[in-house]
Amino acid sequence: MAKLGKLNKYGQEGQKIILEFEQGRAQIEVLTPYIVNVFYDPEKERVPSKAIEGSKSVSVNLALEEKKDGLWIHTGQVSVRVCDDFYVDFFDKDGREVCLDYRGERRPLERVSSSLLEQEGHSAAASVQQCKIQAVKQLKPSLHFYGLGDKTGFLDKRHYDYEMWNTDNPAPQVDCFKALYKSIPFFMALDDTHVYGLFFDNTFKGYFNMGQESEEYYWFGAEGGSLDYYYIAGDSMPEVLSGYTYLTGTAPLPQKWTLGYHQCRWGYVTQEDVEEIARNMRENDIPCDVIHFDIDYMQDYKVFTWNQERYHNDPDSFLDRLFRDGFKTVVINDPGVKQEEGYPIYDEGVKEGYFAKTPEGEVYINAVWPGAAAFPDFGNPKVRRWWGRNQKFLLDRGVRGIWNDMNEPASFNGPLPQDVVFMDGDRESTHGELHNVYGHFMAKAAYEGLKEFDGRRPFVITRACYAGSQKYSTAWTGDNCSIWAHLQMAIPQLCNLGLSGMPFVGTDIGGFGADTTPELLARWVQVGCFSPLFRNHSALGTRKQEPWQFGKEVLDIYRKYVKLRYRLIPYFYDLFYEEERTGAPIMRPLVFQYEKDRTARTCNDEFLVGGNILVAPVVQPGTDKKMVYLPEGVWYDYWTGARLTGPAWFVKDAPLDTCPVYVKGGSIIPVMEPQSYVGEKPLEELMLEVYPGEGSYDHYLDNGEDFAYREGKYHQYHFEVTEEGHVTGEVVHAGYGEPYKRILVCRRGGRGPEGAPWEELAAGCF
Ligand code: MIG
Repeated sequence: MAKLGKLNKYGQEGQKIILEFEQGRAQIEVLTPYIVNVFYDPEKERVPSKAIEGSKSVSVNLALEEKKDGLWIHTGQVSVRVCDDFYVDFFDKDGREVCLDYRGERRPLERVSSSLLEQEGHSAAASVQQCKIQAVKQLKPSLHFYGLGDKTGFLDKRHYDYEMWNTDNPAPQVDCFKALYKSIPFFMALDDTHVYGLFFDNTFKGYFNMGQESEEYYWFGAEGGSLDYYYIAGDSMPEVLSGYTYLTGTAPLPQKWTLGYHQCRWGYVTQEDVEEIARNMRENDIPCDVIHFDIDYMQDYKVFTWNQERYHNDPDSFLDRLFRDGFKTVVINDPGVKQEEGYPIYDEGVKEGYFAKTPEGEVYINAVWPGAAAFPDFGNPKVRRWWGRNQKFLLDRGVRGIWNDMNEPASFNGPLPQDVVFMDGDRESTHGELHNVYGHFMAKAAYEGLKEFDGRRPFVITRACYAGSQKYSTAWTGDNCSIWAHLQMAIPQLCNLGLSGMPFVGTDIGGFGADTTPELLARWVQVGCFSPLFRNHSALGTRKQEPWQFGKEVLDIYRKYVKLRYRLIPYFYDLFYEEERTGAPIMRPLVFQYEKDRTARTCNDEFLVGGNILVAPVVQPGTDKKMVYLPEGVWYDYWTGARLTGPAWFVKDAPLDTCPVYVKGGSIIPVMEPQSYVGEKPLEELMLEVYPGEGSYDHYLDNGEDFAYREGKYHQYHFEVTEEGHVTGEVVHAGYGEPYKRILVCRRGGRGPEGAPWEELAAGCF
């Protein structure tokens, strides 16, 4: 909000309303009937969005109306009121208030101890922290906030304040952290009558104060850049989120093997280390698709090199042997390029001007793993292409995915100064402006390189990102710890990432820092097997964390849940297909589906996988019971088949080998027999687990690997189930060359743990 004085006049250019105030010019643009952009910059022209690519404007029949209380813009779904001083208010299509600018002044937060501090010579923080630009909105008592990307704490962000500044802070991540590695300046606000989204598209250091400073208002702002935000309306959370992903993009359908189990560790150094892991996976019958190589595979931590000695001078053959045993290789790729003359990546980068520079025009040097290092200037498209081409070195070794780390960017010699010069396209910019999109652009470079030189659906994992990075990359939540608090936090953290448009996410299962315990690992895999990115990872020097390191009981539990994940891969894959089209995340907080349910709004220890499966994991040590909340409707206990009706609370017995799981009545869940890795055996039959109740389900099938599906080379099946559990089905799109040979149905729910015997779905119905 900028106090711009009286609104003198306005004009319309297409769907842009140009507003001339006494003290400046601002603009409202209607993109769709549901999405309205608010823009003001005191100094300069608009810079292109990093999150939104291409025009998102569709033709809307606008109506403008001058009223005593301001200028009204009606889109058919939203009414916007613009008043003097550039106050902007949003109303629903029936004229009811939804989101109003706050008219008062922001007030300093009162801190009880301030006078005491003053006596001790500290200055009390009694001033109001000011941003160069900010928007202050009225806060209704019943409003809840969700999203904001990757933040610590719980699901509902109300009463907390956060910063947007991609940060690698090695301390254990606790609730009062202001920032982690990712900046996604988008949130949804929900109360009994409305839900809306606000996306503040600004890459400078930003602040989101969600009612911590006041019970009357919330605000967001940034230290630089423009006031540039999108109001996104919708009748439900899924609709609002789909408006946000309409702007910033959805995550593309991944290769199917990426949905399998990933094993990682900082400390697999030699070929023998990796061989031992691979052998143990198969010997212990733990399905596994992916092994990750951390920084030690490189020569002196130089990107795009491979330590030959540690791999018997032939990493290519080794990776090929791994692959023939079903293991795909993912390697870490850090941005810092070792400063070393004669190292081709460094020499070329210097010669071509591909690195960030000091204001004096020298290559900017800080320190990372390889020691003194330069930072590729990923905002420059030429640099992204160069980086993308270099991925070929890794692909030629047999690598199938790229793991981008340290791309906040992290640096060991203090933070990069704000004035280090980075390019934004062909415009000279600064670290201060582009810090938060460094990881985003690096992920984009990796994605485009893999797409061009591998051709399959790129698999990229990133630590740092910005709004819109979901188009290029999956993400993990960085360096958590092997503590119960971080298992608890994993649920709201991953759910809020999903609500921020990043669906393909996971935590380091078992915890990264510190030593895990058998019980913690057993409980963590029960959450991890339902999270989209399913990877066990731990830090150098911590207790070994592979599934077989903790004795038979934990190994058996671990296997049970990895196998459950593999059983559900067809369901997960369907969810990714749905997500690509609608933006609905895979892992969902209960509130996403049950937003009218007040208990669901603050439920931190349960989640949904898609619309049909509810997971209520135990995230406390030393307990074999779980208080389970089931929202309205009929639910079936996945393990016993018992029928339950919500909304209600239940106490579920949950000894260490039991993660409570429920399936909604009327569900059809596609499953497969677990395999050692995805594609080990051909998928000849589709297996449907069916739960009585009226429902329908679409199942998707393609080759799981390339982009042929975009040319229609996929099969889509539509199934319906009745109250009695009777199933019918048909093929609604037939484009895949190797469809199923048979479809089998098992009626579950209310029939004991096993359900009824498997039956073939009558021929002719598909
Ligand atoms: O400074 O590559 O978050 O997953 O194992 C630590 C070593 C660098 C941080 C990543 C972590 C990775 C580790 N990296």
